[in-house]
Amino acid sequence: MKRVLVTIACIVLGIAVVAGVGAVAAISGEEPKAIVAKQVGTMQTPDGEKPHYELHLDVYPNSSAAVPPPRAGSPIQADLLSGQPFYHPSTSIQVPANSVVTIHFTQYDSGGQIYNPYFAKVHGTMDGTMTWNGKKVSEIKPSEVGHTFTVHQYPESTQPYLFLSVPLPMNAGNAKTNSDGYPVDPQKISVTFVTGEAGTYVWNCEFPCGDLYQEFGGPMQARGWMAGTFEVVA
Ligand SMILES: [Cu+2]
Repeated sequence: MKRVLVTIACIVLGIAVVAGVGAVAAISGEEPKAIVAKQVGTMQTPDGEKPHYELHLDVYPNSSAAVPPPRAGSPIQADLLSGQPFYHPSTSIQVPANSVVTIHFTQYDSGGQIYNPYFAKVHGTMDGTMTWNGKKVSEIKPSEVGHTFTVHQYPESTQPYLFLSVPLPMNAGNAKTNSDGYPVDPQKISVTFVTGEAGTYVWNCEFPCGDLYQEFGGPMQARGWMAGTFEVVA
């Protein structure tokens, strides 16, 4: 009898944890102002010359006097996510269709081991590589990942396939930092990829940088922090 009760208690507790994570995720709906890629010229691709756009994204380990936290959907969310890592200045991204897009990342956070080494590799860029601190690489050590920028397709057959995943290397735990606590020499990563027709996608970080549920809760599920929208517009 006691064993049955313990089993039931465990199941109830399990459901409560999942429901709690769900509730946190549900109040994370605040949509930040989109970053719109800017045209910088044209670029040659295997399908001919296309307009070339770029945008910049920074990743911070936490907010500070210099870098305010993302706007939270509620005071509870703001409290839960204070001190957590986030993409800046927005997680809503807009790029043009049928173009070459370069994203420049500046990564200020530390990191560690990623569960799935697939996400330590570069996927979906024009030549299969990324530029990391001036060098071309197609993967990084799975034990040295800070965050990833992974664009997924919504499960809809009405829009073109798009998959892009970029591993952002970590900074060493003892890296020299400035007065705001950020590394003075952060990781700089650039990727270039080609967009197709218009579509609406979502992206998130695949490095377990969050908390609550196997480090995949909290900021990992929060738009404005480690997840957002990726819109390809005509
Ligand atoms: Cu992350």
